[in-house]
Amino acid sequence: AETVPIPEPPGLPLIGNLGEFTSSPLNDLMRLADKYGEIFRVRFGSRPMVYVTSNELVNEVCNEKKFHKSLQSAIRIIREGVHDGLFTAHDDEPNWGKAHRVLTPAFGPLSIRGMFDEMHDISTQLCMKFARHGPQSPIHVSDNFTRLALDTLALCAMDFRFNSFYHEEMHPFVLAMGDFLTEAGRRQRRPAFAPNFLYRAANEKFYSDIAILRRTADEVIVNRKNNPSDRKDLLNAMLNNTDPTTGEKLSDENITDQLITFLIAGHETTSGLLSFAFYHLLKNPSAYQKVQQEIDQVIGRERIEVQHVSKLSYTASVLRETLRLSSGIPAFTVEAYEDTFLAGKYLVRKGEPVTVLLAKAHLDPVVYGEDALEFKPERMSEENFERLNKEFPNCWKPFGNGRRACIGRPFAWQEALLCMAMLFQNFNFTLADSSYKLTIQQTLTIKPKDFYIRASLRHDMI
Ligand code: MNH
Repeated sequence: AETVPIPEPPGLPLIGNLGEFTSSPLNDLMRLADKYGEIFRVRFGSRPMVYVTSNELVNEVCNEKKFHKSLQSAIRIIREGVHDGLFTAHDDEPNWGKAHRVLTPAFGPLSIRGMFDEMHDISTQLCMKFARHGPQSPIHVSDNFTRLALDTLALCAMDFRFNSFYHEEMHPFVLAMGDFLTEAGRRQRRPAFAPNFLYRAANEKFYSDIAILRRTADEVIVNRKNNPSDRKDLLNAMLNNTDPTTGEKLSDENITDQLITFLIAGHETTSGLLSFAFYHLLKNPSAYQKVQQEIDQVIGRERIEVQHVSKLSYTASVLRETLRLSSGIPAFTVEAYEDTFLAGKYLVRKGEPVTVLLAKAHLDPVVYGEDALEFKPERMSEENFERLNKEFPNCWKPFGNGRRACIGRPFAWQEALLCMAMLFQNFNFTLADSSYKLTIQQTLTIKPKDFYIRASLRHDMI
């Protein structure tokens, strides 16, 4: 077979293709994908990165016999803060397997159902706030959903209340985490040759933010040790359960890594999902109507209970379609165990990072047709979803791949459905600015930027 070189934009010495990148790297990559097609290579200074953008190639790199998770992305930088925590560990690091085995049951369906009441508590706080805002006041969507997701995670995982709905300023931990993640993105694109002294202030801030994160998490652990409880939460699972394979428990340091990891991995993503769901629903009135009808029909004016959640099938399709069009984590990175030809012709070297550009692959017309850009929850009905995944394996990957896929998916799913249900049960929503045009705010994840809505109560709050 003939090998075909992987297309590359022309670069410059030292900086490579850094000139292609602005403050919206996702837009830049989408533009490069439009120009170069299903595969291209970019050089961040001297560091190469291959991007794949079609279902055919994504499917190949999702083969776990040939490819595995790579840390040569922003993850490499986040690792400075949370070491070999689940999200940032190499596959073959012992702590990955250990934590994966200890935590998998703790994220199982029974555990997640057990977290329903605490999720309900935080969703109620959100509804109370929307109600008190009154129907005229514009609500900043992603800000509120970020507060929701953070508080839900901290409460369910470790019995900690950030009380984000009761403070204007976010908790110092949260500010440190936001700055840490933003800086991680910047460092990822920093050219390797750049002298460190240029970045002295940024570096000091980076490490002091990490110190704040670790100190806060340590306090939570010490507090639990001094005040043991029989809560069935993630913190107790980590403190008490032994790994069946090694017979060992997780170290305190590793538990700190995991607690911060959950907060990092679990709050922006879930917040992005809810924010984009609102964006798409408010731009698609018929889908909006169907969500409201389903929630009225399944729950009516009762208090929402855990058994309602699995009955919200249209709302679930809305979430799946939202994750297709607006994947909160717009890309993930793998590398090959051996030199490999993609599509039988593009050579990627052993260890060379290959990024799945979900934001493009999720629009592949071969899978999703000519209306791939449109928001159509019906194509994500349970039936259609199953059929699509059979016909086009790995066509929908917002939660990543294989053994390194998201462990928090059931948690996020229950939280998002519950929150959607409570909001639609209680409120009518409109765009604060009917001419709103979507722009993307990107840190590690993406969110709709400057997106505001209004919420008016449909009746007394339930
Ligand atoms: Mn989550 C891994 C997306 C919610 C905790 N998550 C991943 C990956 C994606 C992802 C993609 C794989 C990244 C990679 O390959 O490098 N996660 C999401 C999305 C949502 C989400 C779209 C919400 C919507 N994630 C959550 C929540 C938690 C969480 C909530 C925690 C409670 N995620 C993780 C952890 C990992 C992960 C931990 C790493 C798992 C592993 O590698 O073992």
